[in-house]
Amino acid sequence: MSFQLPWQLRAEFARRLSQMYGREVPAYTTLVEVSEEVNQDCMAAAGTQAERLGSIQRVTAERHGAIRVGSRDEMSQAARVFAAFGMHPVGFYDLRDASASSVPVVSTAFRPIDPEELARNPFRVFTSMLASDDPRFFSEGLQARLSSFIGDRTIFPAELLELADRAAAGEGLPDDEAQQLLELATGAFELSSDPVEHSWYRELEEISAVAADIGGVSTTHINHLTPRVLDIDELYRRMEARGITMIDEVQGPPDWGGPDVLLRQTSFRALDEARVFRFEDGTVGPGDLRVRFGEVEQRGIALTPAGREVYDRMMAEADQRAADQGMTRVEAAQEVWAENLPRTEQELALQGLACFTFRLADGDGPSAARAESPESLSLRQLVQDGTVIPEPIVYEDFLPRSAAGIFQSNLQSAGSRDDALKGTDYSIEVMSEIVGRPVADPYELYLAQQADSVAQLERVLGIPIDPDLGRETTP
Ligand code: OOG
Ligand code: NI
Repeated sequence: MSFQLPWQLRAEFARRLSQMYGREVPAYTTLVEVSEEVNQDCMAAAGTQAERLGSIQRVTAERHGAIRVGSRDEMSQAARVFAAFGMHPVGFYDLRDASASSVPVVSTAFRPIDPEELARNPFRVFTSMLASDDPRFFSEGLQARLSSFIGDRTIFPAELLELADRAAAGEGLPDDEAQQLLELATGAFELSSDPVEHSWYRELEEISAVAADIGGVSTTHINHLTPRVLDIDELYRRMEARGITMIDEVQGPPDWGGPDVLLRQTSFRALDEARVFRFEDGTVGPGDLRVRFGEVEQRGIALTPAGREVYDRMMAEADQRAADQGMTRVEAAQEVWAENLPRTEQELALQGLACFTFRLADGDGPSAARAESPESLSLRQLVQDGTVIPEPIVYEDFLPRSAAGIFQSNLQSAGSRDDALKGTDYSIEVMSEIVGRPVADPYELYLAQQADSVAQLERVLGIPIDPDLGRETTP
């Protein structure tokens, strides 16, 4: 009997979720079709250059999902399920303050960490937990009712958790158990046909539509599944041409003619979905809810912490300029980007703004770099004289402001939040306690990958390399 490795389980899990979600939300299938067309056209136009940030096989299969859970227990169970698929918590996102509307959640993303695992299948799931203990959103009485409602439900059955723990410990499962794991895990994210208690749902919705979507129903579900495109502006135009209205603009960096960094995302509102309600008078009948949507993204180069600071400053500057000069945020961002970011990958590397791996230029054997047999080499010099080529590391994570924008674009009302009260403290440390394992810092992962590649280069060349790109060498 065959044995399924974590990456095989992960690829199959993503495929099954995609099939299920396509049946549930037909517009998603259109989005995937248009994304595939755009990617093929990019490949036809740019050839292998289009694959600089990931092979076409990887990008075509690439998805991120979003789910929302109601309590610390559910969050820790979600972590156990994802561990079976080689998906580990990375990054902490506090969306409670990142958004003008009421979005009472804190989040992390479960994803593969090793570069080889990412290349095999990069499936990631943005996972949000209701901060039901935050008094700015929930009164004491409501907190108690929420935790009893959520405490009474089971979104991950015991058999699923037990299989998941075994898969994580044994790094995979024999085929028959793998099938069972996949079926139960996919089923846990299916939209439920259980009746929704109408008055409870509406009570929570007054505070936050996100709180109602999480705490007002008896299960969880995939909120969206997001394909990756190589040209999000082209995707946007083609979706509009098909009559699907997208949100006003692409979130994150603008289209500006230089290297793409971090993450660009856009979305469209899904239609109302039929659900069954139990009304106040005890009758059960149809109704509808609008909580899910379609989203698409284009991924760029990971930034260093210094680069991320520049990004945050540029975003603030673009907002200011848009407000002062009556232009759109995207127009303002295009100007700000052109003024602040270098136009080439090589300059991004030399200014220490983005993360790269380094390889010897084709045809340049170790001897070329060693011609003068120095005692050490400078990475800066090697990159400047073209001996070493920086290859971009793709950004595998999310952006809190874009995430808040995505949550918000889907809300019909702002909900309520009492800013006079103090919110509960959450942090990456608290999230690590909740999920029962350390939540990795994305920037540490990118920098470690960059450092590994310099170490590899040192081994190939047999000479120590000064990795400080910012240090000018004396000629
Ligand atoms: C998650 C929203 C965040 C993204 O791509 O930034 C997100 C949600 O709506 O549950 O998915
Ligand atoms: Ni998303």
